[in-house]
Amino acid sequence: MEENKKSPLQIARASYEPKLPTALKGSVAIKEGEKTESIENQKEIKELFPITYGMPTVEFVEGSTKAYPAINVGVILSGGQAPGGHNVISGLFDGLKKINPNSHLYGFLGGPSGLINHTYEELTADIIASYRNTGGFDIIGSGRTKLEDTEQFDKAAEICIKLGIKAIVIIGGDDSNTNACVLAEYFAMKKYGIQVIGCPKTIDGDLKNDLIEISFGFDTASKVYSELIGNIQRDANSAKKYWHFIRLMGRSASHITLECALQTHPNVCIISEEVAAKKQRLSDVVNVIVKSIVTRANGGYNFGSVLVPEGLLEFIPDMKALIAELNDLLADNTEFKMLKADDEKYAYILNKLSPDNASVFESLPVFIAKQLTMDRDAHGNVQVSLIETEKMLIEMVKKRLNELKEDGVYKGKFSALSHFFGYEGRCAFPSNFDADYCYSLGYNASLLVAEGKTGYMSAIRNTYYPSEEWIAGGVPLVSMMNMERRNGKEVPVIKKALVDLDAAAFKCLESLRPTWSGPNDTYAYPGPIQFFGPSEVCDRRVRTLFLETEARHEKELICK
Ligand code: FBP
Repeated sequence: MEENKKSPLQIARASYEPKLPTALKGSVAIKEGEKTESIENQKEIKELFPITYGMPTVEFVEGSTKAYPAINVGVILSGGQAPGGHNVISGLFDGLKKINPNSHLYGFLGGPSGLINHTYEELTADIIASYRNTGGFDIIGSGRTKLEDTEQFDKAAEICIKLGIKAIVIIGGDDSNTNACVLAEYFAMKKYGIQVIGCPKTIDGDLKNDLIEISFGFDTASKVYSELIGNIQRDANSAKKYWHFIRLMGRSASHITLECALQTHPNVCIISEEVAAKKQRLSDVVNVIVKSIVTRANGGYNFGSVLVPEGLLEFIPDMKALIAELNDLLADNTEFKMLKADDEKYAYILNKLSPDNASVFESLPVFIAKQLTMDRDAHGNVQVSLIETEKMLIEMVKKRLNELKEDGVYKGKFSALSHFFGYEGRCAFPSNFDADYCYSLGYNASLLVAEGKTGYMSAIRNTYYPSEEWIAGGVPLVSMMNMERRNGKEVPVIKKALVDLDAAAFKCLESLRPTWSGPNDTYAYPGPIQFFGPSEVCDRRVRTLFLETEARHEKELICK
């Protein structure tokens, strides 16, 4: 990166020194916690992971000075970008150099495929320096190749042995950490002496559990989207003529939508997990939106905001059944891949689907039906970011409002605009929280490696509080596993954390939402992420983390 291409903010941010938990600042000792079990399907998971199953959690505490040998480590960025990835790598680099200045860090290029194809670069102090506290994954790139067969694992081992790599750090989401877990078990079984450590990355916020409080990137991305939503709401409140339908990334889980709603107070906020729990149909979702539009119109407000999670369609029971059948039908389907014309593809699917799913498929607007049959990702998932649910909802809402107009129930004006926020937030400059959290995750990973751990996720807890009070350690990856159906087969995967409808964040949304949906001025405008200024502004945590922490400490729920 040439100096003259850097913006003033880049230059200023480069000198930011991320904060570490007190326990990691000096020499450390490792303390073992409770032995773990997998979250579900214990019998099946134990059989599949006989070596790494049942390991204890570990925590770093202050210890006496130790001499570690030099260590070579390989690092991979895997899956979707998330703010802070570069700081995980900087923390890992600094940690390794502190352990022993003769340690080396190799970055595998373009995600897991770099490890298999042996494309890598040694990360030097100069390279690291130009990426500190920046967004993006461009230091080594990312990718979604799934590490799943032994041939790939052996190729990975081959390059590690050649470069004298003692450990691989995989920075990724639930699927990538599933890969990390499988790889750790395989390397241990083969006695290769190569450790594997995971780091919890994803803006989606769905890689969390009792011991992993938050995945990195969620804080920054949800603040970026909330800024944009706030700006749009202020525009709506000024012009008073548009309803804005805003779809938000997050794949399956609605954590981002929920967090953005708590930050911005939209008129309508749809949560997929709630839709599924209430067994709502598409028409019920449309009615929720229409109700707010009519009520606001009756009070003279012909504008508003609707937040829609990108994974919504997969949570509507009849759509879920259709998507599951489509996933099985399209897995490795060369016949379908050979078809060129859209009409042929449409007819092929219709002919193969079971009668119930065929009728749901036929009832969808053609553009949505087509989007549902597009290529799956490497893990067999529908690429929900490519499905324009917000546009479909606008069409359906319009139709319903016209019917209500004919019945004389609705007399307002409806003009709608659609937005999709996802890629805008994934490579933003990391907030102070993500800059510190990611650096700590990386630094902590270097210590897990030095202590000989494998099959662990780097874990930093107590994250709502100032970084000095953070607790650093590791959680066995296998303890997060359960069995799920993927590509038509039951496989072990890290359990995705969906929005818990009994937990504090959703309870708050539920209590606040009715006041937001009517003809009132209730919007909140969080504004942009701040890097310089008072700590209550710059180090502000997301609402979800605050509410979950309060709940953990059994405090009374205060929603505002
Ligand atoms: P990860 O789960 O890999 O972190 O990616 C999350 C995500 O940003 C989702 O929110 C989104 O649906 C998806 O990636 C988009 O994928 P792609 O980058 O391949 O378009």
